[in-house]
Amino acid sequence: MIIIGEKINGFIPSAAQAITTRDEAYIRDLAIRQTEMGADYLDIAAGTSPRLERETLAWLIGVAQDAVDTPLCIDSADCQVLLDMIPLVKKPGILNSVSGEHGKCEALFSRTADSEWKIIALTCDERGISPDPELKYNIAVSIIQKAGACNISADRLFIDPLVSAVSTAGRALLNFTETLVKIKNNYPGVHIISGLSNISFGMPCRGAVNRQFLALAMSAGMDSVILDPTSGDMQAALYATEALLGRDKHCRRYLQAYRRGIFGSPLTKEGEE
Ligand code: THG
Repeated sequence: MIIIGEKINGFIPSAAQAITTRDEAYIRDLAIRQTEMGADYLDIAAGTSPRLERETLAWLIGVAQDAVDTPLCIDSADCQVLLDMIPLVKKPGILNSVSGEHGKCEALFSRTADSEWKIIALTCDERGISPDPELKYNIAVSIIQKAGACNISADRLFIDPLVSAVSTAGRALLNFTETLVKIKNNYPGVHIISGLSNISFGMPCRGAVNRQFLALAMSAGMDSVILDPTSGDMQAALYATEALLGRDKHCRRYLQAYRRGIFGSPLTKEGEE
């Protein structure tokens, strides 16, 4: 699994506070802890008014890449903002995100064609988010073809099938996996990604719902995710699911993560057994 750490995000109240007071130590700590817990990328979202978004992202990017070498996943709904941040980032990471909306992904793909930047694309367009997996798949195909036309290889593309809330759409997971399986069957090299929190919107015990979603989506073929890597419960779900899906020989990685204290409360520390 490719793990994108979600915690440097101005939509989270504690991070918003740190952004307002320009609390470098707080953001550095988020970058370091998520990296120590195995994040492959760090999501960076300003979460402020559009007027302040560029300035805030620039500050967050500077603080994060001063603290760690982990590549960044720049998170903005505005394509032009994403493009404007590229020169500030030391090494190519992920641009999160574009949609199939007319002209948007074309611009981003052509500007990043000759780079190593990866791109997250959402299965929505000017008509909004469809509840129909077939329509979502068609949008994904159109995005994949536009990327291909710019010589962007499949492994640089992450498709987010935009899971709905199960509280309002009972088939949210099934709709998500149907879209995912169709994409993976026809374009196996393209990554499938999701945030975990949309599915549990409006429900109590959201973490439990999010973790079951993670397991079921991984089982269906999701290979990347935006989550909180500092959560032991989430880490346990992640490592257990990898083992259960036969991707962790002799459960070695599960056991090693447990011993290192990534989740659970180990009886013995590493090197003591
Ligand atoms: N798809 C794509 N990008 C995304 C999302 C997605 N970017 C934003 C979001 N969804 C993923 N990021 C978050 C960040 C925080 C939370 C959820 C998703 C969250 N945080 C807890 C809260 O706000 O209460 C607090 C967690 C904490 O304390 O760290 O729920 O779906 N492409």
